[in-house]
Amino acid sequence: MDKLLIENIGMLATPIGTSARRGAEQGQIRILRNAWLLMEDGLIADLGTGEPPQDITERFDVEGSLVTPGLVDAHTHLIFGGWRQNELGLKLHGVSYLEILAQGGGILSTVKATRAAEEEELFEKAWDALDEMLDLGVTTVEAKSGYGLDVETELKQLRVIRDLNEAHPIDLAATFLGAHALPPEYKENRESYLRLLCDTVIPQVSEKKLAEFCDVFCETGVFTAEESKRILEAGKRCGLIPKIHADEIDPIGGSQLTAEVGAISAEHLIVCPPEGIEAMAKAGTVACCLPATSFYLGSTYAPVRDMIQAGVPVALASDFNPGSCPSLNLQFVMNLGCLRYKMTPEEVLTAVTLNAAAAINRANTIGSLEPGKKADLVIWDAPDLDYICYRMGSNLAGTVIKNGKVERGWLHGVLD
Ligand code: IZC
Ligand code: ZN
Repeated sequence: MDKLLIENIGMLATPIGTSARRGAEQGQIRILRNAWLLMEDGLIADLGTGEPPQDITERFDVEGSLVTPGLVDAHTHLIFGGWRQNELGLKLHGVSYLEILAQGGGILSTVKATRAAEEEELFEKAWDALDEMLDLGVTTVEAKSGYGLDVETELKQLRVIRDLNEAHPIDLAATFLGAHALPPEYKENRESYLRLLCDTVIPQVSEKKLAEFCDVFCETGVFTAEESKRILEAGKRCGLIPKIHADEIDPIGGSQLTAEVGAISAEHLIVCPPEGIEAMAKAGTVACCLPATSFYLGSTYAPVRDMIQAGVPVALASDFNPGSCPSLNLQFVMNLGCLRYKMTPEEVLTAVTLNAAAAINRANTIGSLEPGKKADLVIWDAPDLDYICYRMGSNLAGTVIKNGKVERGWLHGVLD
């Protein structure tokens, strides 16, 4: 039996439960002071306040630090070839994200680079990104395909996600996003690409068990709400759970689709209309909001207070991708959650742990510090929750534990 006790925790902060927290519940987290936590065989065995159990030999005094669940990044485009630093100059000259895409750049330039990249090259590049995420306190990551837009490259990206999940300490959840853009070779033939996705690629992805979720970029000049519905329904028939990029730039009906298709999450929602909020509340869809993308695009911010008010559970994620958010720093996202969405630190913590876990169908195993859940946690270089939402630009994740194993930080050396 592999037991490890963390003691002298100044503040243990965690949401509670095995499903998304919504409305007022999003901000109602459990706070324990002068606490301890016991891990056994990769799981949380017990936790409490006051005197810790005495019969454990491997024990660590964390000197009054804050401890939270490991962060969950529920929305990334982790697997891509190249970067898009050339777009910075265009942006500075006022060329918009959708204009760059319409000119064959943006997503389509990443598609070119990803098609050209060897599988091993994609693996190594994403490995480095995952290492950086782990440093920052992230212990589970959702990753999408969507830079292949052909059978071969979409499957290549998904195999890389599968292999990373097996080899890297971080756990990954795979999402098929073949409907990320219309590939140039189908420019005059939309219908054929939709058929390829629905009749060939989705069944193959499902048969090879390479993804759990199916996602669509529902946006002006990309896929309409009707097309998005068709693709998500095809995914559902093959057992893929629907997700949807909705209302990022234009509100063309994406968020309203969530109730119709039973989406587990809707992403972005920067310009989400009241009807979209209503649909998500009705369907129990998690609103996965991506404030670093608003920051990077210089756009407005999703109406998160209205969502919480309406009973929509809110998750926050990085949206790490080479175009609209070349950052994987979920701690920065937490800062923006408070400063731009006006969320409380308690609501933000739920958004990057339990609600993010719910957005990727894992709320029963991760996202909170409770007996029986995975021992994924962060011991912060911080005394309390307010501190990590208030400081900005430094990495405050001191020690990161994944599946009960110390992967990063000062305990690492002590244990080896
Ligand atoms: O590569 O631009 N919004 N997809 C939808 C993205 C951003 C990623 C990209
Ligand atoms: Zn995205």
